[in-house]
Amino acid sequence: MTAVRHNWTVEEILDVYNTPLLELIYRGQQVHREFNDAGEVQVSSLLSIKTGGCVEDCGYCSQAARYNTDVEVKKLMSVTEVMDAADIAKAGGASRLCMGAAWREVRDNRDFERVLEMVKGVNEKGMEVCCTLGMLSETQAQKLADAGLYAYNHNLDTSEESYKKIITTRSYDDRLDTIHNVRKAKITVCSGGIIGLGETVEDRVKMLKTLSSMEIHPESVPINALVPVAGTPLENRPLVPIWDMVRMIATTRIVIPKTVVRLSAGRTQMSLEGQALCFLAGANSIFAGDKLLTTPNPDFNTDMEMFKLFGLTPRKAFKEIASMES
Ligand code: SAM
Ligand code: DTB
Ligand code: SF4
Repeated sequence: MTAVRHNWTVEEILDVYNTPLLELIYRGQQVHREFNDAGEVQVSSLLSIKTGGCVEDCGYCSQAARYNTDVEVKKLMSVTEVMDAADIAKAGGASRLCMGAAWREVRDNRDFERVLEMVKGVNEKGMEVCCTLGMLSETQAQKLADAGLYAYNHNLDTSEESYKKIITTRSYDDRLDTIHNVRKAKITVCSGGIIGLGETVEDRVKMLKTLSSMEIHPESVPINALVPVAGTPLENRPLVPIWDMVRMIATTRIVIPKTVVRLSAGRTQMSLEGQALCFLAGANSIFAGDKLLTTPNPDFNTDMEMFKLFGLTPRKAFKEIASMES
C-alpha cells in the first residue's frame, strides 16, 4: 500500500521525474490504480464569463490588457447566458463547469453578486461548479461557498523563483493566501501549473513540492502545456515536448496520488497517442468543449470518440453519485 505523503523532498521528486520514461509511466499507472478508478475521466467544461482587459502582467496570458493580442474585451456575461452555456456543457457530458474571469481579484460589487447568482444556478443543475476569478479574501470565499461553489481554481503555475520571471504584478505568497482562504471556506482546491514557460525541471519539481506539502492536498491539479499566444511575451516559446507532459503528469500522480490530475491546456497540440500516454501516466481529467478560455480545444465529439477508443468513461458529478446513493 502506497502511503499518501506530505513530506516529499525536492530531491525525491526530482528522482521520480527523472525515472526512465517507461518505468515512470508504469509507476504512475500503478499508483493511479491503487487510488482511483483508472477507467474514469472527469470532464470539465470551461466558460470565460468575463474576457480580457486584465490589469495583471502574466507573461503567458492572452487576456492581459497590456499585451496586444487578438482577444476582444467582453464585459461580464448575464446569468441567463451562463445558464444556457451550462445546459450545453451538461448535454455534452461535462459534470463540472468552470467559470473563468480575467480579474486580478474579486471586488465586492454588483459583478460579484452576479457571479454568486451564476454559482447558485449552475449548482441547481446538479453540476459541480468551479470558479477562477483571481485573488479572493476569506469573506468572499465564504460567500462563494454559501452560494454552492464546489471548487476554486488558483494555479501556482511554476516555482516561486520562476514565478517572478513570468508575473511581476503579484507574488507567490498572494497565490498561497488565496488558496488558504479557499480551504478555510471548505471549498475544494484546484491548483496546478503550466509547463513550457522557459522553466527548468527543478522549477516544475519545486511547484510539485509546494503542492504536495499542503496539509490537505489539492483535490485537482491541472497540468497545462503553454499555448503560445501571439502578442504575449511568451509567443515564441517552443511547444512543450509530449514527453515532458507525460513526465509531469506521472510525477504529479505519484506525489499527490488521490488528486484529479487534469490534462489541461495544449491538447490541440498533442496527438491521440500522446494523450493516451498522459492517461496511462495517471491523468484522469480533461477540459472538454471547443474552447478553453480564449484558445482552441478539441470539440466534445472528438473527445468522446477518443474516450471510446481508449475505453474510458466520463465520471459523473459527485452530487449525482451522492444523490444516487442516498
Ligand atoms: N485570472 C484568474 C487567475 O489568474 O487566476 C483566472 C484565469 S487564468 C486565465 C487561469 C489559468 O490559466 C492561469 O493560472 C494559467 O495557469 C492558465 N493559462 C492562462 N493562459 C495560458 C496559456 N496561454 N497556456 C496555458 N495555460 C494558460
Ligand atoms: C487551468 O489550469 N487551465 C484553464 C483553467 N485552469 C482556468 C485555463 C487554460 C487557459 C488556456 C489559455 C486560454 O484559453 O486563454
Ligand atoms: Fe489576468 Fe489571470 Fe490572465 Fe493573469 S492569468 S493576466 S490574472 S486573466
